[in-house]
Amino acid sequence: ARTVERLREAITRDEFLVYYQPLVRLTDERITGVEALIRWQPAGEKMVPPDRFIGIAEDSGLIVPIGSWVLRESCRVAAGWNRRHGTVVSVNVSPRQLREPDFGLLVLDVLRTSGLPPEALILEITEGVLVNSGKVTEQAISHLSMLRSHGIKVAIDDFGTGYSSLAYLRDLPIDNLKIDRSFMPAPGSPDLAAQTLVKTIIDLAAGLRLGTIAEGVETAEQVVLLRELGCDRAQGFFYSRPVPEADATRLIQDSA
Ligand code: G
Ligand code: G
Ligand code: MN
Ligand code: NA
Repeated sequence: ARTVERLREAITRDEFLVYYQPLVRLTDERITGVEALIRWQPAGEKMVPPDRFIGIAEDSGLIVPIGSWVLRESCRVAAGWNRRHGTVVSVNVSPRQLREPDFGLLVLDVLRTSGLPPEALILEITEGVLVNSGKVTEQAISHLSMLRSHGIKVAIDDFGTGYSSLAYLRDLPIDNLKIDRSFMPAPGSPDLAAQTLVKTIIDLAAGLRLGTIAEGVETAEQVVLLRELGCDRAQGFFYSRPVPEADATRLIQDSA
């Protein structure tokens, strides 16, 4: 309960920040996008990582105003990067946000206000958002279908860690799969099982005309493998940790 109160105050005190982690195109290793990742910086305290408060924000419903803020802030910042370098931005959206009747209108308003083109926004959702206990969640599907008709892209985050049936992938309103970092082959070992899993996900995505983004890429060997397998983009400590806006601006400029 204490954390909920402090989170509520954090919104009015403007204590949230967005960090950005580069998404690198594997054919030429240029930065073509960034993922927006929230941070909480309470005055005079250490920065709080999202896994310490996102769950609490979801349970209390505070993820709705917090998520709207992240979307508005990251689209505002990314609009500048997009004008100069064509950069796209990927924003995490929690299931609770997609249950709001106004979510679709909010996204369209943020795009209009920021000037970011719809094609430059990727919404990251988890498998559970679209399919829950085998049932398709209509509200989420209807928001995402509407937004995709405007050109916005949708990515399944942490792909492969959920329980949704593969059959759904064909019909759901999605554009990209983000391969969960638990599938990256362990550094310094052949790890044939992990290689097989990664190849299978990439082949599945190609067959369904979906893009692929590998998460948690930490070594040059993983990059070589992902490129050989035809993965589109990669994200991870090998390229960069999530960094503040000013550092992201420098990374994007240097990569252009
Ligand atoms: O940045 P970091 O790796 O610590 O993020 C940890 C987790 O928090 C990730 O799984 C990410 O999806 C989630 N997360 C980060 N920022 C946001 C956000 O703005 N909204 C939501 N819903 N989740 C976020
Ligand atoms: O859950 P989601 O994938 O949206 O969030 C990404 C999280 O993974 C962030 O908190 C980020 O700090 C973390 N992360 C990003 N790159 C790497 C990486 O290469 N290795 C590890 N272990 N974690 C990473
Ligand atoms: Mn994500
Ligand atoms: Na992820």
